[in-house]
Amino acid sequence: MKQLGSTRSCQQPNHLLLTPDTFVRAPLPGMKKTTAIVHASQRIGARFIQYSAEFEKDGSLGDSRRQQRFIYVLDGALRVMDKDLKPGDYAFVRSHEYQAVVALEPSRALVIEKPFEHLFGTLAPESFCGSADGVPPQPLLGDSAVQVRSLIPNDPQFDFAVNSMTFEPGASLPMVESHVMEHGLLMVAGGGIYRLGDCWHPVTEGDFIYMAPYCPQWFCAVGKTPAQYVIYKDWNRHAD
Ligand code: UGY
Ligand code: MN
Repeated sequence: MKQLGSTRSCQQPNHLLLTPDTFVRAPLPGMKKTTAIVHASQRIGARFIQYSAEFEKDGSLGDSRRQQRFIYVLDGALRVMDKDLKPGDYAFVRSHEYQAVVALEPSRALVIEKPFEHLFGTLAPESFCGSADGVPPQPLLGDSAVQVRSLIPNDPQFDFAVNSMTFEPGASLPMVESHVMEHGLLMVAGGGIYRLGDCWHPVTEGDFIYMAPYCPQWFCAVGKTPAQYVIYKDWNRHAD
């Protein structure tokens, strides 16, 4: 794909597809022995930041305490809040709290940062660690071929959701969705076809997608193995 200037990466008014051949690495302030590939930020209109962090052994993230932070381990092992997190494990760090994120070996993680939006009548959420393996999967609208794991508790304290979605080969979203929430999506296994707006994109492991509010979206898994993605959305707050 790199030859002759071709790539599947594509920027449209209502979505962005970034494929690994176009990733550019750069340090973020405070990172040590670690680099970031920033996938989504305010610069494309997102109200959150999403990046992939690539750590050398003993590498670490900088301080992000003015925002909430969600860290999902893709490869290797990270120590957060005195816990050793392996692939599929994750941590949520609430706003105004600093928690060191240190790599015990060369590692990769998906990181989401978002300013906290308090909801009147609720308490601010506490920091916690979890594991996708420990979250019971739920069929999507009764379809057992599409399983959803909610990595963040479904509690109005939290102003965003992160779900792990697994599609059996040939399974699809039951409808073309168009909704007020925005998405940051990382393909973590398999592949398929993603309809975004008026484009149909082939997508595969390692690809990142940003979907703006109301971007029409539909996915069908193609191949002989399940497709899986981790998807962020703003959640539990008034639309403004
Ligand atoms: O939660 C969602 O909105 C999800 N079903 N969207 C998606 O997979 N594109
Ligand atoms: Mn959606």
